Amino acid sequence: MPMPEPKLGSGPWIMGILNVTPDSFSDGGAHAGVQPAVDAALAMLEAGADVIDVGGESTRPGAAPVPAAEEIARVAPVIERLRARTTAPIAVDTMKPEVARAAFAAGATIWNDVTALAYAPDSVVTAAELGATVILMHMQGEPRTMQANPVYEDVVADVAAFLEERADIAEAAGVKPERIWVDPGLGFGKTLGHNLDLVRGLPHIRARTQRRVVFGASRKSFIGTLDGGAGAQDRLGGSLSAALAAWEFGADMLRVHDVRETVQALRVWLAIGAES
Ligand code: 8Y4
Repeated sequence: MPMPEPKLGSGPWIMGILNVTPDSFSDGGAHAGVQPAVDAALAMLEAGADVIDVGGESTRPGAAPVPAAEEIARVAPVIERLRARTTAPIAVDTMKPEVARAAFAAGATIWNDVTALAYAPDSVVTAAELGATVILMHMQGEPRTMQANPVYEDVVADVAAFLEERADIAEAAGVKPERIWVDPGLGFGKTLGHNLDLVRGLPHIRARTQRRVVFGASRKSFIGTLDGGAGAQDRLGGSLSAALAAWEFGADMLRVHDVRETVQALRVWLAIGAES
């Protein structure tokens, strides 16, 4: 599915985050969480989201791995019911090609992969076969240990080179060039300084890769670090600040938890910029 015009007009696409891990919507029972999750997604679309990102595996440091069948059981029913209620593009956040297949069968059209299609040997060919739009994200190391001691020669140049390489591999395997988006992966094997460099480096990443750029800082721990250790539920102001900065530095799509607040912040920002 081609991307529709962003609801913000000249602004970025907004991707609303929908976690369907058991701690998010389930109150027990195999299908208990499906309708509340769909309702949350519809509320995000109502609030101005352009895309919903459905994820069934936590990539938090120290999170236990989830078998593919379990991940499919979490995401596919939600995607199927959401597909019946909206024409908005639905992304699946997964590194497993079998989960991507099931999600696309249920109605997803975007594969958001934090491993940039490198987790499984058949990921790239699967993306091509599915006709997917792919979001290739940079991560250094693996979730369990990535924050221990991240080191780069030059974080912006290193991340841009990685994304260009992964994008070229996807394109060579048959993923349509305009369907390959890239993402610097804030917080995935990055120090506070690396994260800030990557926001400022968005123009370089865009120029180097010649791809659309997705950006996700919403509620991430570097925001807490910059604000005296604020917890994840207390990072809205910093998340909005990062979203506006990312837009200003050239991000095309923002992955956010707080859709309504992000849309409002951008509306004001875009209105102010419109006169210049
Ligand atoms: C509190 C809230 C603490 C959120 C940590 C987090 C990205 C992504 C994630 C991203 C793309 C997260 C799946 C991490 N981040 N996909 N996924 N870009 N494309 N952590 O930045 O939200 S999960």
